Amino acid sequence: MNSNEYIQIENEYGAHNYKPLDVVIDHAEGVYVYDVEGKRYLDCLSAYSAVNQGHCHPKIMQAMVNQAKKVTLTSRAFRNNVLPLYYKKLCEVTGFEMVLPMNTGAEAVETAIKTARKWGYQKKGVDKAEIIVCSGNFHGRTTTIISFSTDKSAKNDFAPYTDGFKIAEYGDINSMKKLVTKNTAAVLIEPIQGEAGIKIPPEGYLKDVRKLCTDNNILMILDEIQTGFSRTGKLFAFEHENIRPDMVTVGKALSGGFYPISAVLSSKEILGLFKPGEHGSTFGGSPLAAAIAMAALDVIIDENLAENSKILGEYFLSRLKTIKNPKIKEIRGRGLFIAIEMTIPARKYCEALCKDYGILVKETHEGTIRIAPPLVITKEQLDEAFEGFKAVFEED
Ligand code: IF1
Repeated sequence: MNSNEYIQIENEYGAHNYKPLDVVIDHAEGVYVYDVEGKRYLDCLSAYSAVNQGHCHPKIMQAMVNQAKKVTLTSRAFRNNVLPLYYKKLCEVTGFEMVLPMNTGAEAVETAIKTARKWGYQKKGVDKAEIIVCSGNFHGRTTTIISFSTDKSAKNDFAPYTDGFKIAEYGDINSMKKLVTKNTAAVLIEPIQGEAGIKIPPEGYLKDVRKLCTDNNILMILDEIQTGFSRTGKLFAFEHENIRPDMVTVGKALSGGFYPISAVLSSKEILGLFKPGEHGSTFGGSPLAAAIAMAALDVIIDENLAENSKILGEYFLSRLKTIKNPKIKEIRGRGLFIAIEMTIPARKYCEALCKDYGILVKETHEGTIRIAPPLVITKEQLDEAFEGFKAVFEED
């Protein structure tokens, strides 16, 4: 079958909750994906930063196959000889004391919300737990999470919504200060907003949030599901401001794109509040997930992906900024987490990059193009990609 035939079947039988580009991918390796006609594309989305290690990384693949031949799922009713090693490695790599393993990013965020509420009642003594989030947030698609979304398309017609969330202006510490009450248990924010279009907050904002939380006995929770694991040029985006949050959510590249793996990372004092039977998941912490995640972490560290992201991100950003087009509003980024914001809808640029230059990018919120290639990309591959970006924007 050719691409069009696959597209027709997909449109016939699949819910239309996405508007994908018409690229039908057959296989992928490293920074490249190949469609069913054999055409090669440079992947500049990385499955929304889930394949920071590059597609089908052989080391992660090998770990998955080896574990799959032994045991994939024991349930948490019993123990296994992989999960403890994964816990230890994840804590050593990230500097946190304790892990609660889940599957999708949204499940990790839901778990973080439940953890913060439990801490609020049992440690802080709040009456009715409140969590402060930010405008432009994206933390997943569950009904509780979209309850505090400010994006109409993510929220409309999914009421009734979950109570207990207040919305501050992202990047504005004073708007957050005004929302603090004696019942505030936590602040939950992205260190850089991904879906909102790679919105980098003002320098010092994370430091201010950290101080506000410390001064008011509030948990600082950072959602690093998209920014984590070297995407922004550091292992975690929060390291750019030399702060430590009380809790982070991680996912996506934690598995290198092989399997849904997420987690909440925090201290023993906070995650130690959970008693048996108070939270869980069928697949969370499976030996297969644990084996994959350990290999995914090894690749991130051994291949020094943070350094590559930092150096090549700065290089590519500086080159992109030389592109002349009056419809470009701003080009911004941190590491290989870059956005080109247009004054008009960006879809046509994504389609031209794809069709004419074999570059896969995706627009967000209509006018912003996200550029997030796998962190194993080389300078030469970026230089080749640059020619495509330059041509598409300067021929506009
Ligand atoms: C979609 C983008 C959206 C996330 C952060 C939690 C989650 C995500 C910071 C939930 C997931 C994905 C979801 C996917 C598109 C993509 C995305 F920002 F990455 F581009 F939508 F905003 N926190 N982001 O970015 O993780 O449950 O998906 O594993 O839903 O369209 P998940």
